[in-house]
Amino acid sequence: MTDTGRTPEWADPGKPGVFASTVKKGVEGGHDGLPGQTPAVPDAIPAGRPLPAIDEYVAGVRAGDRVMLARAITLMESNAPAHTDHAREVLTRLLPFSGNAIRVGVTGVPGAGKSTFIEALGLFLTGQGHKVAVLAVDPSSSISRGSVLGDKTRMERLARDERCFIRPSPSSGNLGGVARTTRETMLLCEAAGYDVILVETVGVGQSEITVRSMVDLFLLLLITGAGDELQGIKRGVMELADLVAINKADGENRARAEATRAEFAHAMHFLTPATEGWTPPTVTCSGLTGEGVPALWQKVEEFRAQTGASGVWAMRRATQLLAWLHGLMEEHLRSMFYAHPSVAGRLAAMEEEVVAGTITVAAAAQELMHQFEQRTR
Ligand SMILES: Nc1nc2c(ncn2[C@@H]2O[C@H](COP(=O)(O)OP(=O)(O)OP(=O)(O)O)[C@@H](O)[C@H]2O)c(=O)[nH]1
Ligand SMILES: [Mg+2]
Repeated sequence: MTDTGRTPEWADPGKPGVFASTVKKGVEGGHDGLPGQTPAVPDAIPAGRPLPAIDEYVAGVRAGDRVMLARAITLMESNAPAHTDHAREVLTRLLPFSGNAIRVGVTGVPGAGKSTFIEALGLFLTGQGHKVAVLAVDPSSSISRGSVLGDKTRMERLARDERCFIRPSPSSGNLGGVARTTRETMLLCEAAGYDVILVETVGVGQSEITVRSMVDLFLLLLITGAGDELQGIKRGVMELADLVAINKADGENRARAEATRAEFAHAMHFLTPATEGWTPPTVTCSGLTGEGVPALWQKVEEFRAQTGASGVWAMRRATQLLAWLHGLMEEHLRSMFYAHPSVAGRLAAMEEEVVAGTITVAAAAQELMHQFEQRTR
């Protein structure tokens, strides 16, 4: 593979060359769904090329121009200090137009059929007149590399739907595979008129909790297997869910899926609900045939109506914004602390002393904080 002319995979194939970003061969790991192609610098926007003006980004996104939306997201994802102010200004200008979508997180073990389901749900929703944005957060893409591209073929029909926008997130982010900028990406999509945002995440590490913290409703896709269905499903994950769907309920698997559903419906009563006043319904569905998908969406609508009326919806959004604010501040403070020369200079010695038992942990922490405070005054 050469680097020349490689555009992001969400590029409009009909308009080659209209993208700010090309992908350079670089360090290990996938980026933007292109297997094995990570830019040498995290910035996907070639240096030297002038950025579109802020007005251009804003107008383009507002007009629902998918190319400008993709470019605005790329700008947001850029780590280049030169882009930070530009990105912030674009987002600030678009913020008043955001917030109007229903944000749904979809999780499930690898192979649970998330992508297939999202395609079926997405097509159903666009058929109903919705505009759907799919953010495929895929921590496995850095390992298997091809998996987002694989998803793209799985979501082929949805990808061709002009009422749908699919954006794979770079896997390089921290937060258990969820990109640093997934929240901003959601806001941009909303400003572009997408009224349903679907965020796919694989249940790896921290990613479910992170996605839970940015969506209105969290959907857990399960599949039937042999033996005790309840085994192996972590209680913690169950308690994040607002809706549980036993997927692949088609063909010979239908009866088994229904039995599993009943089992989970029973189990849900013993768990703490993720959302106050809402007992997570359990349904069956098939992403392959589309069966059960409209009924599932009906539950989502009920959730929206009920939590909207009770105020729980607005409260969750407020809580999420505050958690985002504090999370960013903590991240910032932590990196400031560890990057501080006098802290960095003392840290190894303090660690050694702690291990050797010549200083207490509390005293070592205090000493390091003292170093930090002294020099930041
Ligand atoms: N019978 C049946 N098979 C399905 C269904 N949905 C998905 N599959 C199959 O299950 C496999 C995995 O489907 P995906 O949609 O890629 O699953 P995923 O959860 O997105 O997988 P990862 O992204 O790799 O975690 C594929 O071979 C699909 O054809 C379904 O509703 N019924
Ligand atoms: Mg998938």
